[in-house]
Amino acid sequence: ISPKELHSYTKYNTWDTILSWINSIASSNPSLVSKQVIGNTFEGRPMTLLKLGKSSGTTKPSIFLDCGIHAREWISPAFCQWFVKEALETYGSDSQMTSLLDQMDVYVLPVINIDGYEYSHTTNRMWRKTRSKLSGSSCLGADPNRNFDAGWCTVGASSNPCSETFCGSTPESEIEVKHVADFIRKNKSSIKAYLTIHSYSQLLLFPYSYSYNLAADHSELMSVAQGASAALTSLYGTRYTSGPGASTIYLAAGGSDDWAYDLGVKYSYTFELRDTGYHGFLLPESQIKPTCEETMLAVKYIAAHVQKN
Ligand code: ING
Ligand code: ZN
Repeated sequence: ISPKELHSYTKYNTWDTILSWINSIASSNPSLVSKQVIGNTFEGRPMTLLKLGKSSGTTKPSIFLDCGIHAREWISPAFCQWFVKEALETYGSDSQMTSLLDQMDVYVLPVINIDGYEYSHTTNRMWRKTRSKLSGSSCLGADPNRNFDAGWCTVGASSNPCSETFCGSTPESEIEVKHVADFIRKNKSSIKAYLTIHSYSQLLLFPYSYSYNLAADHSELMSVAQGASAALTSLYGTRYTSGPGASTIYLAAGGSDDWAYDLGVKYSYTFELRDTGYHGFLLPESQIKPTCEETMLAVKYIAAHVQKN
């Protein structure tokens, strides 16, 4: 009998290890953490959401943070785990984190695309998509970041099920996307910010990606992004570029940040973490700690802005 792998914040944990960690962190911090399953993945894994925040009688304004929408971007789930650790360790000593969790809740979904993440650990390290099966095709999965209902499948996405950017058979055809979208729709009056973590390229993106049109809140989104990037850079000098997705990387429809923004979540950002391509998706574990530490500064910068607005 092989013992279960131990969880580590400086390793790329498997899904089983992350799920045990979710359960133990929630049961060890009942005054600050609660968990809920928002649905099951295509292959039946529980999409477990952590809610961080001091409980109050009423509904608090909140921030939604998700990781692991793309399977191979392993630094992303590592960041969500780091964020939870930092929040719990610094609540009560760090004044910003304390006031954030006193006044707001932060929903953290450590891995959206759990089936793909597991497949990238067991079978194909470079897998990106979900693992759904479509009748009539031998290719599995759709790109969850092309499957949201935002200019769906109009640009920068493919209707070929074998493509890496297959948009799916319909908007929200991927059950993981549907569960996330349903949760955000249900809680949209409280959710003030939507943050989604990808890798790689060192970018802080905001709407739109499905069009070159500037968002109504472009100036504010840009200045917050630039402040957040500057905070990130201040730690180790890691350079970030900020801007709308379409003009900063490429036109791509069906992304989660564009969808959340059009739903009414003003502060909607996509992070593309380290690096710029030397290791790419295969970022060494030795870079988990510095990457997460610098990213915390950017996320906290955005959170502080959201909190006061
Ligand atoms: N990049 C994102 C992708 O899904 C993106 C870029 C962001 C597209 C926001 C659309 C909307 O292609 C990675 N690395 O996945
Ligand atoms: Zn991605």
